[in-house]
Amino acid sequence: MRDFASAYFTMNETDAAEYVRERLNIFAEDADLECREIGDGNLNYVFKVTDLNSGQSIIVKQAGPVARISDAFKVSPDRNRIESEILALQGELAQGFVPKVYSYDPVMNCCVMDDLSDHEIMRSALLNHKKFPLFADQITTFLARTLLLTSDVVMGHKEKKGRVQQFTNPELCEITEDLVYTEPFYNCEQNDVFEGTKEFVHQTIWNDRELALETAKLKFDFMTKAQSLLHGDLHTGSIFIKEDSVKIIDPEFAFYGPAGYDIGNVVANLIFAYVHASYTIKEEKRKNEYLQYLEETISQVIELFSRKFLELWDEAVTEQTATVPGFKEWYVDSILEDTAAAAGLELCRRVIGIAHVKDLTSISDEENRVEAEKICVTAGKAFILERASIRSGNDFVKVLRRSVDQFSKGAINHDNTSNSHSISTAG
Ligand code: SR1
Ligand code: MG
Repeated sequence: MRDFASAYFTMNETDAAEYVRERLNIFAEDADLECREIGDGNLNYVFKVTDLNSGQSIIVKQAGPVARISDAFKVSPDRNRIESEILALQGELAQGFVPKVYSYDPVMNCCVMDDLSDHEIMRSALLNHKKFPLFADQITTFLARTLLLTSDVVMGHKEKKGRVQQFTNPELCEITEDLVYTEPFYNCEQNDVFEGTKEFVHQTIWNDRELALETAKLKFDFMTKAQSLLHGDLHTGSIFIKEDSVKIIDPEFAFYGPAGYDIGNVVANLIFAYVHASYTIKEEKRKNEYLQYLEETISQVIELFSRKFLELWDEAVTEQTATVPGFKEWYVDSILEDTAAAAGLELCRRVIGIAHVKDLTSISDEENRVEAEKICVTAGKAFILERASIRSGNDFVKVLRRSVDQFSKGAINHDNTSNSHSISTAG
C-alpha cells in the first residue's frame, strides 16, 4: 500500500484510485474503481476515478512542484490549496457556478472535486461552432458576484486584507506578469510567434514605444491593485459548459487584482472563437449567424456585467464612502477600462507569447492563420491604447470589427442594419 500521509509523490492512475479508496469516504465499500489521467493542461495531473458498479465518478487534481510539461518549470504546489479554497468561497458567493470540492490534501497537493464530464470545455465547443445563448447571462452573474462581493466595497477591510493574504499567489502571478504583461511586448527569446506573423509583430508591437509605456503601466496595476479576488486565468479552457449550465474551473492563478482582468479574458477568448469561426465556417449564412451570435455575446457580457454589478452594489455595499453619488459609476467605469486593457493583453499574448490558443493554431491555411493573428494583435493593441474610451458592449464590438476590416482584403460582408458580419475564407 502506498503511503499518502508522509511525503508528496506524483501519483499515477493506480495510485490515484488507491488514494480515493484509502483516503476518502466517497464510494461504496465494494466499489470497482477505474482511473484515467485526463489532464491536458500545462501544469497539473487530473485523474478521473469511476466506480464501474454505480457509474459514480469524481476528479482528483494533483499539483506537483514542477509543471507536468517540464521538470525545469518549478511552480509552487500551493496553487492547489489556493484552488481548493477559492472554489469553496466561489461556491458560496456564486452558487452552482463552480465544482464542489470534497477535500484538499496539503501533503499530496491534491484536491478532490465533482466530475463535470456531462459538460464540455467551452473552447472546444466554440471551435465546433456551438452556440450557448445563456452564457452571457450566466458568466456575468458569476463575475458580478465574485468580483464585487470579495471587494472593499462590501467586505470589512480587515477581513478583506486577510483574504488578500490567504490568496497571495506569487509564483502563479509571476507567470502572468511575464507571459501576459512583459514578454509579448518585447522581442525576447521566450516568445513564440508564427513565422508569417513575425514581421507584423515586430513593426506594430515591438517597435511601438507608446504601447511599451501603456503595458508597463498596466503591469504595475496588475501587481498592485488588490481590488477583487480574481479567478486569474478565465479563458474558455477554464469554462465547462452545457446548454443550461456553466461551471468555472481551474482557478489556480487566483489572487487579489484588478476586477477587469477576469472580464477581459472572457471577452478576448470570445474574440478568438470569432476569428476562428471567420476562417473555418465555409457557408456564408451559417458563418454570418455564428459571428453575429458571438458579437452579441461579447456585447452582452459587457452590458449585463455593468448592470448586474451596479444592481448588486446597491444591495451589498457596506463602505460608507462608496455610497457617495457618482462613486459607483466611476468604479464600474474603471473596471471597464481595465476590462478593455486585459482583453487587449490576452489577444496579443496568445499570438506572441509562449502560451497559444487552439482557436488560432488550428487554422490550417497559413495565410489565413497570419491574417487571423494580425486581427487579434491589431484589436489587442487598440483595446490597450484606447481603453479610456471603451465602455459599452458596442465599443468592444466596434474595435473588433475595425480590426477585421483592416485585414479582410475587402472580403467582409458588412450589413450594419442586420448586424451581419462575415470574413471570406479565401486565402
Ligand atoms: C506555463 S502556464 C501557461 C499559461 O497556461 C495557463 O492556463 C495560463 O494562461 C498561463 O499563462
Ligand atoms: Mg488552467
